Amino acid sequence: MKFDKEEWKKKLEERLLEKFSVSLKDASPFEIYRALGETVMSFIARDWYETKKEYSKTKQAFYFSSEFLMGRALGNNLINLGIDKEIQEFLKELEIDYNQIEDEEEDAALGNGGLGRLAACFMDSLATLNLPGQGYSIRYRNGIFNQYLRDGYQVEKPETWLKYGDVWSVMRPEDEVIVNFGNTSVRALPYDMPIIGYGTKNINTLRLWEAHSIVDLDLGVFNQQDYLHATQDKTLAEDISRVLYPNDSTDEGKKLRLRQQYFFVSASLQDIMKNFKKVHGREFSKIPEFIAIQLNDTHPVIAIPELMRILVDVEGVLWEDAWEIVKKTFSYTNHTILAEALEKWWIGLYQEVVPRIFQITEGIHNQFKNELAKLYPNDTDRQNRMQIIQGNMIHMAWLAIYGSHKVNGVAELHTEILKNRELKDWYELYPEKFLNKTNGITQRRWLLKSNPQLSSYITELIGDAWIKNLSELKKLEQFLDDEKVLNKIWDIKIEKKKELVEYLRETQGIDINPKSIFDVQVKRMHEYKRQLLNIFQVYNLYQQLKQNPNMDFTPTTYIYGAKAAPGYKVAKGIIRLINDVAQIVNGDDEIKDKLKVVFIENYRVTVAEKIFPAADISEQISTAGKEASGTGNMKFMLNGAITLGTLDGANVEIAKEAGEENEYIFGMRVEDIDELRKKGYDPRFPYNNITGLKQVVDALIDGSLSDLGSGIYREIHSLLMERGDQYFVLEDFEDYRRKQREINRDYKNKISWAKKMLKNIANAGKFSSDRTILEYANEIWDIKETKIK
Ligand code: Z2T
Repeated sequence: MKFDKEEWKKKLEERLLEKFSVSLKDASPFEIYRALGETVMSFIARDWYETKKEYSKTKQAFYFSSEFLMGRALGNNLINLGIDKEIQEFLKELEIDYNQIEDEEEDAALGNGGLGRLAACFMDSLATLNLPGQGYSIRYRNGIFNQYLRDGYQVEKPETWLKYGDVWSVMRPEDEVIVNFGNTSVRALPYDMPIIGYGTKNINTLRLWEAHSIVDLDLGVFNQQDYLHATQDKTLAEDISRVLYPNDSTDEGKKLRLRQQYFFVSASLQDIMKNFKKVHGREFSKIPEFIAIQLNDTHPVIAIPELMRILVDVEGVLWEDAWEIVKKTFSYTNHTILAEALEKWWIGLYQEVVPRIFQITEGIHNQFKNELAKLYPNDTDRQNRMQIIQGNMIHMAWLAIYGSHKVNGVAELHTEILKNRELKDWYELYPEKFLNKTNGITQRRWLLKSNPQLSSYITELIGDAWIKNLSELKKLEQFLDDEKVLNKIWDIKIEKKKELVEYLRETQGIDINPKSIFDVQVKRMHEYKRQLLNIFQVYNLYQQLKQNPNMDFTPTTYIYGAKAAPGYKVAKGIIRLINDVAQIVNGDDEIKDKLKVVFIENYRVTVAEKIFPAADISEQISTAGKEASGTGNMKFMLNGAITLGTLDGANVEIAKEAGEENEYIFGMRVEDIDELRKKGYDPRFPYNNITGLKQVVDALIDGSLSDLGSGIYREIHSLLMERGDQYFVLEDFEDYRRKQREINRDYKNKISWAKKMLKNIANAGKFSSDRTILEYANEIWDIKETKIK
């Protein structure tokens, strides 16, 4: 794209004058941010329009997801348009600090963690690859809560990204639809966000629905009698898009959550059907030729009975014909096997909130029940296990598999576990439906944007084709023995570490040594992710350093960042524990320059962009079999951090790509866990036999550490020692500590360390979401590149 500096400057000045009545010279950072955003929006307007027009003629994929964790848009949009450097330069000439402008933007944090961020990376890849794909979700007024620490405990405050409106959304009143619930109806008002691909003219769309009351329409006219009641209705309707549920990997069976799901799914399907009919009229059998819908986990699975309702009730299609259309249209991605996450709805709630959808779901259930009776006449156990409605609960995953033509897991190991264990019955019935789609991340945000120094250097070495084709990075292997290159990537890492140090000094007032090893675990707080194992090792290390001050040791900084679901007591207790240990370690003058523990407050996309480039060690230490994939692991790898991990999720593939000798792999594997479970696991065995472990576990209850009277440390202690240590924290402790020691030794050899870094970067190609999206496009959706002129 050609950049005309004078023209941009003129446009920006005009906007500032029109909108804020201010000159460029006197404008505040917020005003400049807004004006710049609006200028970008007008700059892409025509291409956006052309793209929509072009896509309407072809098969499109629709990504239904209750979460899109987008983060900031300005920097990413400027980079993808190829005008970032130019804008920065021209602001500099005006003595305006670009970083300050960027910092005016709030994260669009409409997601919890991996699942929502994956959806965001997919949007970037779809647009970059010129694929006709659109996202659908809810325009939550409050995204994931902001986290603060008080006495080392997490406190939640509402997130308010829409406080001053949003420059990246366009309201589309002409596309408003009505969503009918059992006893009320609400208006669904769409807002479109442009998704700007890298180095292409195509502009894709993310459509977010906002809930409004129908009484808004003529409040005070037909409701004159009951004005207060009418305003109450308004609040009830608007509640639907008020707030994102802050649970990562646990099911929340609440009425409002069901209303949210039906709200966005029904609005999206009505929208899709309206557009389909505009082009194809009533040829509904053609729906699967033009529409593919991906269900991002079970949260939007109510789309299956809803499309049945639209086809049968509204359009008069025969049930049997409608069912064939539905199956060919939907596909479903599973993101977890944790039992507490598997979504089930009480039929009473369904009946109350969406009565017609309940009837249709029962119809689907009965149809499948009959099929099962014919398929397995002598296996009533199996028939019962596979019922969609069981004991008054609707099993959403079963409904998803039955109503889809493809079902995928998100990493090789995860998909194998689905096929051989969790979904074994289903795989035996429908082997042709199952396939793997290993997750990926967009290199535009997670390298090009977040690590410009490493990006430029890579481009200097192998050219810039990696930005669109990440497997190009393989070419870096020719420099594995080139000390100049190895020194340079080490130096860049130090530079990124210094930037993070500066950020943490400014925001949290902590002082960190950039020469120390940065060992980082950032992700949602959950028992299965085992932040507890990490902090136990740190506490043990502290005790060793106290006992043996002359021990050979490379200074290390342990960095954590994690939000806990507000109702998840144990997770909150672990946050307190990390901060408790941090206070002790960081406050100990004897330890000072050796060991430091940092808990980063309010971990989010924008902070993640500073953390991944600065990490030496990527902690991926979940209990084997529990982490479906992980995607943070990929962002670390791409930025030259070495994985310290179990053979779980995508770690398996990371180790395979880079070579296991270039990672630190430890702990029990899935098979080892099976075996130990069979044999009978007794956590008292490692507790009594592993040097130092008893002291660490006992510190929870012997007064060495303090939960300030909440009782949560005793609870954690009991989970480990009396309730079987479900996640094998104690069992894996020794092997984990051994790897930590190895790392501490290996880091001293700069050249061999940098070689490992380069090996990881060079082999990160597989983990681009471009690769993932092309697989979805070719093997599930059957959509084709559709470039606008
Ligand atoms: C989530 O982030 C993930 C799974 C969920 O299951 C829910 C949420 Cl909010 C219902 C994560 C997985 O834990 C992670 O392993 C995976 O990489 C990510 O989804 C994307 O697939």
